[in-house]
Amino acid sequence: GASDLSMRDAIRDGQLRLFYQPIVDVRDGAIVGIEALVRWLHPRLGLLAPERFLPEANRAGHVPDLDRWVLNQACADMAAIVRDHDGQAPPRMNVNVSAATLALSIDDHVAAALAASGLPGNRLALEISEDADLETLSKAMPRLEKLRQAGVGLVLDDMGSGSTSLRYLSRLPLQGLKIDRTFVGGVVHNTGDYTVVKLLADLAHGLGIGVTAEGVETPDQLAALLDLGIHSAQGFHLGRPQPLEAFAAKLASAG
Ligand code: G
Ligand code: G
Ligand code: MN
Ligand code: NA
Repeated sequence: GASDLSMRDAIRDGQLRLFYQPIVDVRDGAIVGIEALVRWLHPRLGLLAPERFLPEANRAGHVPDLDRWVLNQACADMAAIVRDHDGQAPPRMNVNVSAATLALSIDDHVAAALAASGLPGNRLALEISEDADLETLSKAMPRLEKLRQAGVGLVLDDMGSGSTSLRYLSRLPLQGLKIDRTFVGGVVHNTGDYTVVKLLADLAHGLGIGVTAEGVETPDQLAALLDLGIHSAQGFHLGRPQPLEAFAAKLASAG
């Protein structure tokens, strides 16, 4: 399995890679964001998705190291995109952070990654997985507020799949929420999924924050989302996660 090499070795030996997926404003096709998604280029097993190694890395306590590596790399890559693509650069880079990472000095780590790359804070957003527990979120609140003041966006990820109390939605300094792809997958044919997507869209609109649908795979789904007032979307129908070079080439050709 993947666990015979530890995440710590993978980081040290330079085996992690970032893939970048566009977040699109479906009204005009503009790329309004990028999500950084980590992969492990394992020497024997090939390119591994996070499902294959995050659980074990989490048990071993290595996720904060991984997230720190991702933050540094994503900020450096975004700074290069802004430098090379000027007017065509999407406004923000989104980076996923786990609960274990939030519990540490997330504000210091973000500040270090911004300083090292020269990326302005308002070009970065953190995606906080909804499975972050309430105690972690509540303890991280002052740090999250500091980040927000530095212009860093905060987005609640995987909405609908976790257990975050609704109370946190109004207390966290959130810029937006992302609807989990399991609901987006059923938005056309499953009444229950449609109802959850509509609820989350109304919730975001009511709170005055952004809402992004993840995992959009068909034009039908896109139409249903637009009908609910959801303009921001991500998924295989709009663009797959790709290495930086391929992503940047597409940006150049779109301009
Ligand atoms: O790219 P993929 O769909 O396989 O990602 C699966 C999950 O892994 C995503 O939902 C995301 O939450 C998580 N993930 C991807 N990249 C990172 C990362 O850099 N750090 C953390 N903590 N989680 C990530
Ligand atoms: O952070 P989060 O867990 O939401 O990460 C998104 C994950 O979903 C990534 O691993 C990405 O590769 C994957 N993904 C992105 N678009 C699609 C899609 O349209 N369908 C499916 N099944 N997965 C997707
Ligand atoms: Mn995410
Ligand atoms: Na998600």
